[in-house]
Amino acid sequence: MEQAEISTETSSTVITCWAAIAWTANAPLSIEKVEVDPPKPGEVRIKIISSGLCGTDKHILDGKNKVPLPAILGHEGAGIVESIGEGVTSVKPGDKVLTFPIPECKECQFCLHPKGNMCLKEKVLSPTGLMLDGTSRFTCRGRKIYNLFGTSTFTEYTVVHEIAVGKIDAAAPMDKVCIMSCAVPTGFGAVFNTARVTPGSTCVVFGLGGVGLAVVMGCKASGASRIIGVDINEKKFPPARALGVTDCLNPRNLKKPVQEVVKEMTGGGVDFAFEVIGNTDTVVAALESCHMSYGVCVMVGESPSNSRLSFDPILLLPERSLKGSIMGEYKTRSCIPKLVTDYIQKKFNTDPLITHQLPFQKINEAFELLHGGYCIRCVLLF
Ligand code: PAD
Ligand code: ZN
Repeated sequence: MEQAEISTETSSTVITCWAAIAWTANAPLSIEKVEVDPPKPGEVRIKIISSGLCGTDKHILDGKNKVPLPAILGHEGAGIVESIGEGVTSVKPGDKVLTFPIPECKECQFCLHPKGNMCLKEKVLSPTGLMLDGTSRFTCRGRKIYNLFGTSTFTEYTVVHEIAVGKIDAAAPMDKVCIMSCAVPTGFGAVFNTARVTPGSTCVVFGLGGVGLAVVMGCKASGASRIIGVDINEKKFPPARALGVTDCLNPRNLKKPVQEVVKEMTGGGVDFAFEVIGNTDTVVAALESCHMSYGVCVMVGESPSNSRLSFDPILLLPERSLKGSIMGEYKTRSCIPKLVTDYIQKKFNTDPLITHQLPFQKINEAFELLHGGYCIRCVLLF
């Protein structure tokens, strides 16, 4: 594949490069030449070096979660700043950065609040596929292409708002740190910020993909005494055990509902349950797995668009709680670059979450790997 066409004076020019276009759901991505516009004021154009494939990208491609198409998907990216738009001060060309699906403007009432991370400028909950000014930076075959959550990382070059870009340590290994832009903080933060798992506690994790196993790592680091892992793909069990899962359950091999088995195993229910699949039935099963009085269930998975949760309200009345967690409640730009520095300083090791690396051109193969294999995270290298 030829190199992207790029002149040395790039900041005001269009770059023509390769990107993976999702023209429709339920079809392979198409690798095509796209034109990437220069960054407008407050925007940053980034040369992507690596990108993870997240369950959220898979849900969108499978048609379960709706976003405007045709689009360039991908939101778990690591790259190098190529050029900056007017007024950008926090990064400069040559900086290593991560892209974040949740921005942090550091000005809105949500960003200024000590808790939570839902910046008023986020686009995840009702994605428009456009930049904040209502336009797109991508064109393919004369047609405007939407972005994903203001990021789009399945492309050699992307344009992201400065408020969704985090400058990271110059020593960061760029083939590894892309998972710090979504899977790792989502999993760690669900444990440390949302659930606040306590030493000696019991936990159950529904879904042992890249995010679920980051949850497992967080539970282990918090000193949980028992971590039950639930998945229908038993190929996930050996890596899950290696990262701290003490008991593995495949709901399809049980004679009774998995939540009943979890309750029996833990004398009435776990202290903390995590749903990391994206399915309303398993959210309810996770909630029912919690201890009646002080059990906390954290919903991390993104259930299909327009689906509805339905459960007997008596489940919540006796003091169980159900909480949601996006990007682990981390204020992205303020907190995640510090996680990268901790990783570089070997305070934790998330490399086992990356089981596969493929060249970007093999992106469809990478999606196949996520369907039912032993792949945890496949990282695309550009
Ligand atoms: P993944 O596809 O790597 O892992 C999902 C796992 O769930 C796989 O191991 C499946 O085998 C397993 N699974 C599927 N169906 C069932 C079932 N019925 N019962 C038991 N196990 C099942 O995805 P991921 O780890 O990248 O993402 C997991 C979810 O988290 C997904 O819904 C994604 O959209 C969501 C997510 N949320 C955030 C957030 O900020 N809240 C961030 C990133 C991903
Ligand atoms: Zn904000």
